[in-house]
Amino acid sequence: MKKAFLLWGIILISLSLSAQTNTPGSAEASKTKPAEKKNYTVSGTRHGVSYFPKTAFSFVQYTQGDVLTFDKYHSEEVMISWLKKWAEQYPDLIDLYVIGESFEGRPVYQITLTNKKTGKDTDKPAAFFEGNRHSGEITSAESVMWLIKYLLENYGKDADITHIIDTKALYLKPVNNPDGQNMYLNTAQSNRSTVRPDDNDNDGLLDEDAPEDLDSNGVVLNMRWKDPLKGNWIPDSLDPTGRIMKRVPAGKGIYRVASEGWDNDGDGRINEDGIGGLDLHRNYPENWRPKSELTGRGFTQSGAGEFPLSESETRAVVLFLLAHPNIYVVNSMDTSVPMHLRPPSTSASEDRMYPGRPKMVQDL
Ligand SMILES: [Ca+2]
Ligand SMILES: [Ca+2]
Ligand SMILES: [Ca+2]
Ligand SMILES: [Ca+2]
Repeated sequence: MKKAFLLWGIILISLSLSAQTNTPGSAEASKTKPAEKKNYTVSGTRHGVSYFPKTAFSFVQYTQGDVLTFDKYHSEEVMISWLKKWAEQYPDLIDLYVIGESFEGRPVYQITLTNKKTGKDTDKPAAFFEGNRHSGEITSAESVMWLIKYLLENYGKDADITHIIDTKALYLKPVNNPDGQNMYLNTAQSNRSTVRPDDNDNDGLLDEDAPEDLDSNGVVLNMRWKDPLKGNWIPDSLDPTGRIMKRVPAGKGIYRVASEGWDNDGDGRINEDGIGGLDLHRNYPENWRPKSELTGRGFTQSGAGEFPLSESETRAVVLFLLAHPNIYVVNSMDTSVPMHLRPPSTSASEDRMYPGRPKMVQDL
């Protein structure tokens, strides 16, 4: 989801209005002191640009402090520093390891949290927590960090927490998608998940039309311009400021609206194919569907990848879960998407593209 859309779909900010707040993804979000490096580079070969102005958000902590607080977001670097610190501080409770590698080659860190003196983690019932699958889901990474901190600080103090850590195992991965998370926290760009080049609009060009932060405020907002012929938006009369818009049929409106940027490839669409486009959420095997109709059976799903588990980040999750049948609770992404027995998919099991199990006697 683009940052520009995170507040309200109908709030549209003209470029002439500069915004100032402290909420990431907000139409009012602000920036920013220039960071040391001028540009942030994204790996991969694409038809569009792979570098963007590097920005430093006031609501993100980019260097580790003495105390971990949750009044700011944290860069991945800071989170890793805390994981390493905890692993040193609590050697009897924590194993820290690299469980996978992202498209850009970043290590994906995970910890196992259990009292090692009461038995191996694999001999205990376990729960798995994963954050930041999608690039902008930075709150979920913070949630996992908060959970780790809470468990560690209350071990030996809180009877329930102590019992959990003594008798259960917890596998915790704050950032599943470090490439997307880093791009989100260091540039005005945002995407669904990985940065692997992907042809969102099926025109044969990869990532050829990413948004531009035209007013250099560090955030890609929405822009509007008058077009009496094709306009499909009008100011909402309920908003005295004239900034909230509502959609009307094409040609009946005053304005047209798009996210901030140019039509880089001249196809008449603005920002239709930015960095990446694959969706780790849709890359799981259950009810996986191809992006384009290749099967003759219908059912497609954009962003699903070339094949199920084509992405290293997704593969690392599934291989770990398969290798750890002691896991009976999974909390992934930023929701309670059920991955127990059925991984996430955009459609119901009944709609799967392949036949389900044959009818059993008890079904008749
Ligand atoms: Ca394209
Ligand atoms: Ca793309
Ligand atoms: Ca901007
Ligand atoms: Ca375009």
